[in-house]
Amino acid sequence: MTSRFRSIALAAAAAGLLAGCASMTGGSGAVANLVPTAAITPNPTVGKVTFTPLEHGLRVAGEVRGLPPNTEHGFHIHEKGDCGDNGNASGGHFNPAGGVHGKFAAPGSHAGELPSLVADASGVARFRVDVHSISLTDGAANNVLGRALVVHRDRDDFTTQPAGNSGPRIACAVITKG
Ligand SMILES: [Cu+2]
Ligand SMILES: [Zn+2]
Repeated sequence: MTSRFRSIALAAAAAGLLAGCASMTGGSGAVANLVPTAAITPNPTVGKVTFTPLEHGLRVAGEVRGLPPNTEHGFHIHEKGDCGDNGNASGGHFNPAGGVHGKFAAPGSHAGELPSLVADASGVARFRVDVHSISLTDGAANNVLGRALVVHRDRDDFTTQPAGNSGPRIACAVITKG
């Protein structure tokens, strides 16, 4: 192989690596690194959640740790990307379509509803769910970039308005490109 051919081959290999990297980490995706609020003490709640574009919607996957063992927790995307005031600055549930609070994927419910977190005996909740009501599309009403992901202390009753009576916000993250 001449050096000219070798450099072309190397460039092609590098381009392939970059492309592979972008699709695997979701260069077009987003991430939320959950940190504890001061709403409860002590509060070891942390987590990492990724948002990966699908043909329709996003795959939301990740892990939340530091929850009390064998408990259920309200888990939602909130309207404003501000975790101040113990997560209260994130406002209500993300609701671009004028819905009411309800179960994840129930017709007419908020776009920001997610399945509740269920902690195992070690206080860890792992999940992966395809959410059709949200996107990362520039200019789309259902774009969740720059909004907040919130974990609540209590379980969501899916009935009480406007947020399921799930109590204080114990972890929060702004959803950013990543
Ligand atoms: Cu919430
Ligand atoms: Zn809701």
